[in-house]
Amino acid sequence: MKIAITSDFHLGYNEDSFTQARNALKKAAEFDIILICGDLFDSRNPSQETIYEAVKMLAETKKRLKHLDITQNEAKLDNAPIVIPGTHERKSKGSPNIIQILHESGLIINTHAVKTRVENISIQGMTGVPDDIASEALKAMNFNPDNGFFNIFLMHQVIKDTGEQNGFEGISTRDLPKGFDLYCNGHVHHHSIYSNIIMPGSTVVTQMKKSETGAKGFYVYDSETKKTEFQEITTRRLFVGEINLENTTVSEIKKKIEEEVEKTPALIPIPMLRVVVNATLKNKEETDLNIKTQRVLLTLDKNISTNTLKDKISQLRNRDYKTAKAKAIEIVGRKFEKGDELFEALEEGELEKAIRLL
Ligand SMILES: [Mn+2]
Repeated sequence: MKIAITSDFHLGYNEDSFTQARNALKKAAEFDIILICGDLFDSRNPSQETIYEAVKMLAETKKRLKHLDITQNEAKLDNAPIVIPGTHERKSKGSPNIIQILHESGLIINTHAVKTRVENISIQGMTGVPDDIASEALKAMNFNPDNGFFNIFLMHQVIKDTGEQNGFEGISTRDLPKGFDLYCNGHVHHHSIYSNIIMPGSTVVTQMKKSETGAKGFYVYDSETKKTEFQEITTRRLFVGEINLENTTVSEIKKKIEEEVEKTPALIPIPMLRVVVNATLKNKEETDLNIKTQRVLLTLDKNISTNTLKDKISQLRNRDYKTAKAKAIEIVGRKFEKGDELFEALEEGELEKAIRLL
């Protein structure tokens, strides 16, 4: 059986999220089953436009997939992408999330806390949860492999001892439910494999970071040959450059940025380029860095100051304010147990509910 392992489509994040998810699903439907390891949607309350696009591409995918014997408990199901909700789709207790809604329509198969058996393969999984409760949640759910099957576990967490995620908060490989043949993990947006943990990464860039500059796509695992292969899809690529200049002029900075633009390969779709500019100016100047280009979608991250005392003071002030703000958010987010509900209420504009929670 050939299993396409995909993740983090983030439908609704931007236009690219739709095009690139469609590319991924089209290619993935050439294999026997499709797994999606969370964050199919970008928002826990996707717009009707987003749901419409999702339903269209999932209906098309379902038509393309071959017939297989699929069951959940005693119920027979049609072949459709097998999904868990990610951290982006989680709703507070009692209200259905978009994954549960689409499961009822038969366009996807939600496998959170239920066994999905596909011929000789058994798939289980858990919704993405905040890092600090993940290991307890896994323990409480007490997942066990299905006897006599090839067992796959779907999840959406940071696993901190899987190479590059070192030093981050998250669960460790010791916290994983024991005895599964394959673990498929979403949440991390670049693709990698660590032992029998497969992390396909996202199909769309959602953060302008270096870690998002790699190729995007999904993995295909062959349960007979035990081989895994990466399938690249066409996506809008991200490039990140950095410029460090001291005692310089605006025109010098502009020249360097133009060099970065020229260095970026000509691709279709037009790539994104983020340039981080760290510079101090010789003299006070208007820092107008308006650069016209058709080669890239340019984002500038400006950290430009002048060598005068007044500027130094205002810089320090700015920095203090930023640290204080970050601290405050951190304290509210971590210590406040209703943080999730509070942020959700604020996002929905339900101010009265938010005030009640405080
Ligand atoms: Mn994600």
